Amino acid sequence: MKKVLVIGSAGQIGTELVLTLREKFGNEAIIAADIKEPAAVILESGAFEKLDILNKEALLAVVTKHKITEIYLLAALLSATAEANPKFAWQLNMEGLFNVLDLAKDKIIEKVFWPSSIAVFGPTTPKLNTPQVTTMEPTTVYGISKQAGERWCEYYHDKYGVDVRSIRYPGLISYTSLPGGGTTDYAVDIFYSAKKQEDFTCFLSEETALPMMYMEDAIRATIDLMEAPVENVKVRSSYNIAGLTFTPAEIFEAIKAHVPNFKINYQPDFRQDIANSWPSSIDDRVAKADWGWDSKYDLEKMTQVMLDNISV
Ligand code: NAD
Ligand code: AKB
Repeated sequence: MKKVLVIGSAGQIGTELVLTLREKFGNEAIIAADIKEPAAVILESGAFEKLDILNKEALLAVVTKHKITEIYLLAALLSATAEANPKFAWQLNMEGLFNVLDLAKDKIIEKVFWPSSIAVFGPTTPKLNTPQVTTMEPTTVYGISKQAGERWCEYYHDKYGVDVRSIRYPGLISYTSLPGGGTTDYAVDIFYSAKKQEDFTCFLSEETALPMMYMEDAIRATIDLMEAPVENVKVRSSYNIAGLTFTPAEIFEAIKAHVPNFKINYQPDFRQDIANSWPSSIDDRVAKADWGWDSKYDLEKMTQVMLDNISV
């Protein structure tokens, strides 16, 4: 019987992933876990375990208690937060992954989802339509941890037969839960300022184009990849997927079409250097060919949904 553990269920992705998985597979099949308390809707719709992913014994106890068959590991420090605490970011992002991969290696669980990021790419990577396989010289501790994580996922698959699946998410945009310390967070924050009728100060410059995606597309991609027949999953490091690309100036214009008095000013900070090292757009033809991935949201559709659903 399928029994899924989502670690990092109080975060931006975890909140929506748990709710969608519970809708699809039933509330009893999906156990939420996090080091902190998740949203009430998660607590009310199914089981929750307070868990530190760095505590291997506690992880095994939760997996054994619930007879877990699959783990989605979302606990990590993101790009901006990781730069403030590089050693801890490395420890959390890598040890957390090993703790979960080892459960699969020991055949205690059957399948693992672990997210990578466009942060695996660096300044020497082709910036436009970044290919699936290309030069990767990340310059952030977050990107280094994701790149190393990808190599370890592929290694565990090739050497130990671990069924680990992964996606390089772009910046994700959603209204259910706030983002947790990334460089793409401005693209969520801007909607809250617009709804509050406040001027928005952007920490990236107006022409900084980055790959982004609406959360519903990302969640669908994640579950589709995890449910794909094993023979279709040919990449065991991590798949490129693409949604949309826009600059702060472009998302501002898209919002201004609905909120005419909205104003923006630009004060780039340390996150500008991180953004400058990342691609602007992603080539996702391999994911499309292997497991049928396609995005559904463009900038206009996403802007409408965000403005309709954010409550301030
Ligand atoms: P988030 O910061 O919103 O959520 C992470 C969650 O992990 C938090 O709820 C936090 O409490 C929990 N956590 C932290 N330390 C923990 C520990 N020791 N034990 C258990 N839980 C712990 O992050 P997110 O945006 O939901 O990202 C989830 C994953 O997706 C991360 O690996 C991130 O790198 C990746 N990702 C996210 C994006 C994005 O735009 N959101 C893009 C690319 C990749
Ligand atoms: C971040 O900005 O750190 C994340 C990511 C793209 O990995 N949103």
